[in-house]
Amino acid sequence: MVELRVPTTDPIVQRQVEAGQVRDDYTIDQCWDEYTDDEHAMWHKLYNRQTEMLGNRAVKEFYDGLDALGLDDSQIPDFRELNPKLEALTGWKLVTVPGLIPDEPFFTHLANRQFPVGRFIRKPDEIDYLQEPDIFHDVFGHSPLLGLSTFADYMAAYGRGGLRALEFGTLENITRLYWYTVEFGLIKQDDALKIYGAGIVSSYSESVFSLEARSPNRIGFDIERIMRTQYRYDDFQQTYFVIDSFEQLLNDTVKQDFAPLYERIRGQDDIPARAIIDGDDVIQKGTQEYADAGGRWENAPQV
Ligand code: HBI
Ligand code: FE
Repeated sequence: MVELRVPTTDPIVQRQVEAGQVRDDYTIDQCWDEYTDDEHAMWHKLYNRQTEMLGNRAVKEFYDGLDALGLDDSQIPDFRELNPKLEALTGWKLVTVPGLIPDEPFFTHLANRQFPVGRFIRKPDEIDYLQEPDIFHDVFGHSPLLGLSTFADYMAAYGRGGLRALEFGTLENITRLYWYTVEFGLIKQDDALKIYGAGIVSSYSESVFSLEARSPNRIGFDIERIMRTQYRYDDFQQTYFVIDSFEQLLNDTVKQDFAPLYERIRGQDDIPARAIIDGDDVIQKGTQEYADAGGRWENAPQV
């Protein structure tokens, strides 16, 4: 029986785990017909709350993706309906997993244009803090941009890079790249900063903090710099990295061979999450007052 990093609260996941129905690639069935009215109501609430808070803070292509995939507040998406639309756009599809899965199968799924998503949806008392990604974070946060060809190509290349990182022993470095782009990335669009990272776009409070608070640094994208930079797992980021375009993200990563990059950073020190170093393209130097206030959102300066 597969061991879950965090015990699941979802009875349909639990049933498949206990029945030994988790496949070798860690996928399970979504069993969409077994979602309860309460679970659909939670999706409805999260979807409306988040889109209202987000306003036009997300990159245009995010909203295009929501529309292209037919995502709305009505109910938890049925992957049997969503996947044909996503596959037609970029060849990607969502696969259901019981929770966080080991890195090797995770990277393998990405390299095969399959995005692993949780089946469970958060409970009312978890609405703003989750130990691991639920279906709202994974589908609302990640799937819209998987319908955009440049980003979809980047994610597949990332998966291949992740598998190579496991050979090189540079997992931490490649995880940082995921963190500062896929989860918490910002992008310049029409002379403004916009959100594209799934961790921000699906977060009620960080969607404001990342763009408008004085506290965090905002620094131009640099893959080597990012791979050396520590990140916050448990609170808002202290630094956000900003790309000029999805083409830049794709070109600055897949076009280069990671091997010499890994060699260069192997001997270098990690960079603290709050630091600004020589050579940074500093868009905005943060005050770090949020982190210094102990990282409590209610203490944070409201922009
Ligand atoms: N598993 N289901 C799931 N979802 C993730 O986002 C995920 C994972 N396993 C590993 C992982 N992410 C991280 O190591 C990435 O940063 C690579
Ligand atoms: Fe995520």
